[in-house]
Amino acid sequence: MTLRTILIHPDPRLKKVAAPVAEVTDDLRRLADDMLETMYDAPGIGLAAPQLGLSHRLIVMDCAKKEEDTPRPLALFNPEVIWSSEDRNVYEEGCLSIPEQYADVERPAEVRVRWLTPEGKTEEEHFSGLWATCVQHEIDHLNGKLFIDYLKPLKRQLITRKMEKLKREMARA
Ligand code: K2U
Ligand code: ZN
Repeated sequence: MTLRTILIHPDPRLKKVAAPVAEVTDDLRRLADDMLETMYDAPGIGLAAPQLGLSHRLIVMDCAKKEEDTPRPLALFNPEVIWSSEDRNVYEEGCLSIPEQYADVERPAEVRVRWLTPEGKTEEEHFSGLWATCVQHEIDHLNGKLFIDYLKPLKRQLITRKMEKLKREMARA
């Protein structure tokens, strides 16, 4: 398994709509493993292939809180929300591609998601709580959408300017 580099916003590859996975190959299964390893190392609770600059509809998640729950690593190919609740939740979101920036984002509190598993089986599951927030955040990445796109323009510009400064400093380092 290999740790991959996570792209930092702004980056055109984070704005692209990712291509559907035609079939789950060994290479894509290996990529999912690398994504899980990269996610745990970050640390994070979700990661989408476009964040590694790869335009595949593939996300990984493990929102199990270390202390109380047993880890539940999930790899979802071609995930799609097939139902979302009227009720909405606000969560202070962050993003591994927008480090150290957090803001409140409102989303449906519960969603039903259908996806293709690494074994090529179609699964459906009802997510609520942090899992629901995370899966919607990750599916947004597959559609080139970042959590800052839900913020007011001024706030979004502030965060983008900070990231541009961070990238200039990283380039100099
Ligand atoms: O896509 C990503 O950048 C991974 C995010 C996923 C996420 C963001 C907001 C809310 C839920 C999931 C990273 O996991 S950000 C780090 C983090 C860790 C724990 C809770 C919230 C955010
Ligand atoms: Zn993110």
